[in-house]
Amino acid sequence: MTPVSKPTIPSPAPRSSKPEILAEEIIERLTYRIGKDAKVAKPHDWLTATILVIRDRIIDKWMDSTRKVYATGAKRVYYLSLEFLIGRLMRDAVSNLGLMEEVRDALGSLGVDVSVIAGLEPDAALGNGGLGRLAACFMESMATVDVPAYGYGIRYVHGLFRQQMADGWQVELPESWLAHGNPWEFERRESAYEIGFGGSVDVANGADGEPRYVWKPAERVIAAAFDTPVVGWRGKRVNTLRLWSAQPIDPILLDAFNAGDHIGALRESNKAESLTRVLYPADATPAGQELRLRQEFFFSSASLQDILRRHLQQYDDFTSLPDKVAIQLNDTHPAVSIAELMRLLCDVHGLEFDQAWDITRGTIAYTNHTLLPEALESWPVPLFERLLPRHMQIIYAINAKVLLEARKTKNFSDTEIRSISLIEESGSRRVRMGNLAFVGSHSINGVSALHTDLMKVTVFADLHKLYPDRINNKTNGITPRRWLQQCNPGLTGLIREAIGDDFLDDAEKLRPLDKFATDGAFQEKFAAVKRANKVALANLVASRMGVKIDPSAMFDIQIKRIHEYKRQLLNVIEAVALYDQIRSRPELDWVPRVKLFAGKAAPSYHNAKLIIKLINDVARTINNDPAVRGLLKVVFVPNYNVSLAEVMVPAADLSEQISTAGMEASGTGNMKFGLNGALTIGTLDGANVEMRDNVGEDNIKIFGLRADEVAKLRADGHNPRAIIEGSHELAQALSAIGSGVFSPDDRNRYSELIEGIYSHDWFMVAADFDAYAQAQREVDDLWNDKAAWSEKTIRNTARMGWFSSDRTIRQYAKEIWRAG
Ligand code: 4GP
Repeated sequence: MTPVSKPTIPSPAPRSSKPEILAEEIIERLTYRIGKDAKVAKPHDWLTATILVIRDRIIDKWMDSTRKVYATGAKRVYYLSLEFLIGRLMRDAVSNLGLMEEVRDALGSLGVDVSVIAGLEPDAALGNGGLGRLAACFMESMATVDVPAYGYGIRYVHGLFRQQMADGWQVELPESWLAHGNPWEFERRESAYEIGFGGSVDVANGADGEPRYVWKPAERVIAAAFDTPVVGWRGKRVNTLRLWSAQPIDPILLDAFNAGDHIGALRESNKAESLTRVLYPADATPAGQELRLRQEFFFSSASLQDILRRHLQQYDDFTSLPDKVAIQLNDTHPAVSIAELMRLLCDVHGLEFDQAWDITRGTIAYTNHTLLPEALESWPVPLFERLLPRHMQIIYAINAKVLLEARKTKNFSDTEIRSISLIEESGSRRVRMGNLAFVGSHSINGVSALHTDLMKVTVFADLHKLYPDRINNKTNGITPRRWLQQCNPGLTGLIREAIGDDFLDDAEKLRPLDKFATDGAFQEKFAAVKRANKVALANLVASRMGVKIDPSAMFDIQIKRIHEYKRQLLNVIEAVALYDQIRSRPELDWVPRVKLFAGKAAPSYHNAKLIIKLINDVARTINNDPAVRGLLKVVFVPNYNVSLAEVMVPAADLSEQISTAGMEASGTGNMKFGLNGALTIGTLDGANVEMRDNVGEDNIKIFGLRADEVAKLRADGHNPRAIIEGSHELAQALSAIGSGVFSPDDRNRYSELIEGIYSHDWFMVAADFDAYAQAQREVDDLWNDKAAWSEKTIRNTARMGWFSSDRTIRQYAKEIWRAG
């Protein structure tokens, strides 16, 4: 046969980004892709047409980025995360491509307001909170600092629930971000993999006489890939977020259907699809456990099959895997990847166990995001064995290897052995995923200096003793593109005027702004920007909730998931105490404050939901009491998500970062507020510690017990009752809440919650109350000194550059991945 020569396929011509060309293309997409006449097009049609035009400009760069990695043989980074809280994408993409003005002008020439259509984009809430938002910031920073990377996760049809208030209680409703299609994504039909569950394991003799194991799953589903491009700053590189969707192998059982069983015919299909239907709220109880484990295995296996396929396409074998591939496990959720990579290497590709183990550990690294023991996942052995029988065998084999090593080389005692074992033996037997992630990784990192130190002495103390060089710290960061440039254009403009554009490429170059901290004229402009942002938030609160708030009052904001350790309760108790004081001492010069809260509670977390109700009950009472004279308002803004944060963060005067010391791994909201010129009131917890070091002690209000003091108090026996009896303000506030002053319709609603503070006060609300209340009054004094306040807030913005996720990613790339 004569070889057929491949034709040379020309690349498309580069696209112009002149507004008139963009406008032409938008009309073209509207007409031919959406099928709408411009005269009758609705705002959502304009949005889709605009996204399609922007997307084309991204695609050129995307293909370039991909070609470059193949050509250079650069190492690829794979970020495996069950959560990607990416929010809206249009503004991010347009701004990173540097096309903001062009797109605005193009749409303007068509009579369309870009900010109106941008606000219609659904907020992709494929995550619960901090670790999911961190993954989104990391994706953007990896593209920005030119690390070839793929994010791998799940394409949940329903992301995190939509939160509504019904009489002050949280109600969860499904969020349907995909209901009207998603113009950002591309389905990749060629990248589909089979994922198995259950069944049995066959043993056969290999050619070398060694046993070969073959897993025969009882159930199988298809993982189908959907890709979303992620554009770095100035469009330098475009990486891929690949999300997996579960599909049935047989979409419909035709025999059953034809026999009249119309519902039964779709059973398999429904079962498969239910795998990726909902994001399972992380802090919930055992309900849905099996689904969650299935989700974790599903996306881990699909991602690993994809990674190995790509590797083999370019390289001869897997010995080069650790040099060419870095896999980062975002928390313990993808820890089953360690067993799955071992299975794929040994059972499918025929490697020896020991060699596969070296490759696995050389390739995988793990980030821990919480020390809360209940969040370090573990699975009942019977469940694991039933769902993943071959993986259970592999985990036993890994465990034997690790425990022998511990016993032989380090002389570990029985207690130490028990604590490092991958199997929890006390009570019902469970597979400890945190330990699996640790032993199967060459790097285990914490997310702030304090968290990393605590990891070494708490949850991973014994594993750290066994492998002392593995734990390292990578303090979190946030992308300054979304969290300064896009969410706060006013401040960005002001900074550019003052110090030029360098900070846009390197956030640490914000530092020269420090010189302006005491410049009266600059202070005024800085305050004017803040005021405008507060007006925008006040308008949002008025239109969404019908509540009026005064932009000249101090906006004191706590936004994050609702959790007892984050201590929204401490904040609202302080509001009650302040309310008492304002009423009993009306002659004093009280600083007008609006305390704003937002955040979702895990649906099964009773106390967190009760705290939301309490905030709303307190808000209703205080906001309607004429004796308060508008000096204090409390507002719970429903349905917290990335887009709402983008409005609230720039509008904050005071940022509440008040977790029980030792319990917040890092925090990233704290960084967003500081960067946008808010003063932080906080404990020495998580990254607050490093924020204090960066902004300086005088520019942050630290209060309360430190982590070591909390640990000591818990160990020595804490007597909250005595503390409460010694604090008049606290006692009064607790008694008001506990006795039903704020819940006349159900006087006992909060009695148990308050009783918890009296009896054990695990989260140190009573222990820290006086220090917190005093710190708040000091904040009031500072507020009254406008020049001092401005100086501190400007210094916050100037000195937060280190918390850019570009810095974090560079550290990961250099110290963990050895990539980029
Ligand atoms: C969060 C931590 O609670 C937070 O402190 C940290 O900033 C964030 O991860 C990113 O590292 N953890 C979670 C979780 O979101 O689900 O454990």
